[in-house]
Amino acid sequence: MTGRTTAQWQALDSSHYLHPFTDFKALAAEGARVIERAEGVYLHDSEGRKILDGMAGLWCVNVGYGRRELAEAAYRQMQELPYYNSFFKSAHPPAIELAARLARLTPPQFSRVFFSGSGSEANDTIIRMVRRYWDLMGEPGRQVIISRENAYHGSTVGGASLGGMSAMHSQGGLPIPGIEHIEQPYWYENGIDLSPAEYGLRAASRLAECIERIGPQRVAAFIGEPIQGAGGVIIPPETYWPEIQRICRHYGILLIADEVVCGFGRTGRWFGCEHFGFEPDLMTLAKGITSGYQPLGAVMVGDRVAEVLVEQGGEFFHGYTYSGHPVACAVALANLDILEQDGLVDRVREDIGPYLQEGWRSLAEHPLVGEARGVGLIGALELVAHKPSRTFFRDRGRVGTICRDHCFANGLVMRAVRDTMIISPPLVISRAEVDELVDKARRCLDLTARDIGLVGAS
Ligand code: PXG
Repeated sequence: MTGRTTAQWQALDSSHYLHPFTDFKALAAEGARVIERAEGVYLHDSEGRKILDGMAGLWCVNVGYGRRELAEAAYRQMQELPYYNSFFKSAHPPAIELAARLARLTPPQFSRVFFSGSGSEANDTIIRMVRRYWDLMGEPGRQVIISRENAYHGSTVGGASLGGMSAMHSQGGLPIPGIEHIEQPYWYENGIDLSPAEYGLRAASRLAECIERIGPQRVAAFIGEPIQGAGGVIIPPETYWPEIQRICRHYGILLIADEVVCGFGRTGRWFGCEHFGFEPDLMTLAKGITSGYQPLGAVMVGDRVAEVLVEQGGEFFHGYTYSGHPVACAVALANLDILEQDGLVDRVREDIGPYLQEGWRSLAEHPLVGEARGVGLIGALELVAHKPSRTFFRDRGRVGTICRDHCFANGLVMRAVRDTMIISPPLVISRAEVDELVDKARRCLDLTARDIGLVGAS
């Protein structure tokens, strides 16, 4: 779908299209960047520019762009059965096959799945499901779900309430009742006086404090992203998740891993909980489940919960028109074929992940970078005003935006969250493309340092 000039696209866009998470008026003044096609790890815009996509779309295009197998799977399924629902005692082969495949791929406590159209919807399902579980267990007072500040769990009323972003809560009367937020495990900002291991335990202890404050008999579950993605690639110390799991088990509350970003290979394991060594009762999946080629979300329901819902629950009054959409499920199956047959998850763990991390960490020597951190194919750089004292810039977000704009202008998508620069490239990225990513990132850090007059930068 081409044939218009950039200016024509932009005029039509600003007249009619309300973009997500966007200041509409400001975008209309600037004009959107129009991406017309993509191949491998590269985007091509309407000006003919080729841009290395360091974010895999929005953390999702794990197998890279232009995979014919996925297009063909969608085409075949659309001809065979483009849509049918799974309500009213119906089912269809793609959803059944995908459910069984996910039960095989996920950790052993999972044998059942509930499908949705997105990660936000999946988290809304989880709110309903965990509250229902405790009703059925004869403890209807257990309604509260504990989450974390700066978490991202989606943008529906339920998902945004679980999330801990204050800007989102300030619009539309959020969060809904029964959601609490504790400190995020952000060692670089909050752990100054402690080692990472000590800080991980202290951050986890906030959960126990919160449970005690609310009353354990009122708490249903704790939810967290193994690594906070949209919040700025916050990677908890190794001590954090085992301690969170210990606290959840001590109080008998459910543990939910939101694997929307970490799932399907990002950390070098299939799921982030496997990287950090904990066993959730429920998992949220989306994004990498189809590599973004189709919208699909899912809730993996652990046996502890599933057995109660199935054996004692009766009808669960919940579902979506597109729960288990046949085309999305067929594409997910083809996507999982690629991940498995090409050994992409092992490749992240053993080859390209360590290679990227080595290059990425070399950026820590840059005068602007206070910390370079990462796992597998996810990474972050903290841009700071003063490295030894970990002093952030006063007007947080300004310098990150300058850097992000230089990246776009120089052919690299690297996101800024406040002044944290983040990457999450497709899992198929080659060594030469990693070199290009790191070189471009370094060049843009130099340009940013020059713009803000940082002494010692080139
Ligand atoms: N959980 C997590 C951990 C996510 O990252 C969702 C749930 C919601 O998924 P849907 O499919 O409803 O978007 C997400 C989505 C960003 C950004 O700015 C991140 C997401 C979405 C939009 C923007 O990094 N993640």
